[in-house]
Amino acid sequence: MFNHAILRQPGPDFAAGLTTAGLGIPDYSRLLDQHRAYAEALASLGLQTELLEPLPGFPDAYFVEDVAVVVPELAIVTRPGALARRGEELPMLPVLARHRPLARILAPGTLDGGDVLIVGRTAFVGLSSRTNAEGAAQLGRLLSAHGYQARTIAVAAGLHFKSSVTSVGGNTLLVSEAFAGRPELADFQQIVVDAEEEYASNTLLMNGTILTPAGFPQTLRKLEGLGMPITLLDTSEARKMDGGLTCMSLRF
Ligand code: CIR
Repeated sequence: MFNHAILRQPGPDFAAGLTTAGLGIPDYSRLLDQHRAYAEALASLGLQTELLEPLPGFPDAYFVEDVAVVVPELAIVTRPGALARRGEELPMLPVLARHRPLARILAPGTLDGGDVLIVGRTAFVGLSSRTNAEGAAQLGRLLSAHGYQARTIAVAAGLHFKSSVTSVGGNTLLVSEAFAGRPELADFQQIVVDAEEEYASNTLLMNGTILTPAGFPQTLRKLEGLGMPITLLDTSEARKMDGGLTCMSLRF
């Protein structure tokens, strides 16, 4: 059961954030509406939501997932891989210190939380343009001290590992075609997302309900087969900034 979610309000400078999407100019008021609906969806699932103020000068700071990895035993504050995002993690230190003992990823390690997927006691750590081997090794040591088994996996497609692979309960992963059949994921059942719906791979199972982006009918049909309640959320504006559902909160 997840009890708590930390979110950060997107700031008016958000369109200056990093993006490769090429999906056009994002709209601030739509983003705020979508962000509010996302926060309300988490609250309706029993999470107490903590909404932080925008961070001026850090237009991607509402993608809070990237600056920490939180497990029941501790919170690990990351060292973000993109230079433009380095510094976003600092204001998260006092916030998380109220909830967990803290640890940090240290230079020369880099790690974005979007590259970390924890399923039971397995922690997948994507090696990506944001997360380097040193950052993954530091995270692995911190988590293995608490009984997790860390497994690295190369992120050859998409921004972060969780852009392409998420957990939809039990032993089942939702995976993009690029990750389907990867030997590192062989212990898991896989629901494969069609290539044209790749964005929907970033889906979030929260307290027994599946939150998934609106507009991906084939993936929705596949998820319906799991027999869990599903909430569709419009993420069009975050998508224009390469962000998705998991990116916009820290849940624990
Ligand atoms: C970035 O490029 O860092 C942001 N524009 C998007 C981050 C998305 N975060 C995530 O997938 N965890």
